[in-house]
Amino acid sequence: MAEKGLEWIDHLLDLGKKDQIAPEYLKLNPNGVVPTLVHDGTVIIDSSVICEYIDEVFPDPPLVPQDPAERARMRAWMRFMEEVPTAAVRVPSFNMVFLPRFDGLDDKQFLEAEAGPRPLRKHFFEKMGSTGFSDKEVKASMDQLRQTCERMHRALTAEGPWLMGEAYTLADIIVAPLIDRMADLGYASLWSDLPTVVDWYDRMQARPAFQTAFYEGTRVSEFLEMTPLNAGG
Ligand SMILES: N[C@@H](CCC(=O)N[C@@H](CS)C(=O)NCC(=O)O)C(=O)O
Repeated sequence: MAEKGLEWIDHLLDLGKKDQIAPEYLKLNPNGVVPTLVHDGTVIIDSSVICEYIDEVFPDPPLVPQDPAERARMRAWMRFMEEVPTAAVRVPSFNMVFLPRFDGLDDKQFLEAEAGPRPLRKHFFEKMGSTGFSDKEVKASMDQLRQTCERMHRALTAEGPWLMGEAYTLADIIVAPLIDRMADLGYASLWSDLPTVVDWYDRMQARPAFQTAFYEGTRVSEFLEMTPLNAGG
């Protein structure tokens, strides 16, 4: 929305207080996750769907290629980002940042109070348990995040300056929060030897829209104590 110069009203949900599974919110987003967009009374959920909707309704400046084949290539990037790094980034995020919220809960309390009520994340929470993901699971996630950075590096080396080449698209926008979260958790070393990715992230952060989206107070390192973990190298 910031890239399009649009104005909107932010409604901040406190996930620690479980605002995302409050009955009023579940009426808008039955998955019980953020974000949700309400535009002219229409409810749109899921980040990628929201991004494509905004681009269709507000086409200027375009963030999706006109050519169907290029559009398909961009969507393939988006699906990869959703399937691999988005899922992977949750593992270190929860272990390092969100787990302390469950301190003091035994397994039964954790399953009942934390896992059970979450429509989309019940099994994720069950798998994680009240003590967090294992080193093996953390390592697997780090491998997937590294794989993402290497894939970005190959694309940026072959084309650039953006993932789709000359055009800045939703593919860049969808991966940006994942890279930013890893930097926020102290894992910029995942791509520090990949100069194209370092440069891409620098240019991403320099965009005025990025500054608008990641305003002060949005990063986990700003408001939570983090416990370093052994990422398995
Ligand atoms: N596929 C969804 C996933 C959204 C999602 O996972 N949001 C997280 C925060 S980044 C959330 O709301 N988690 C709620 C919880 O952990 O209970 C989307 O892209 O909108």
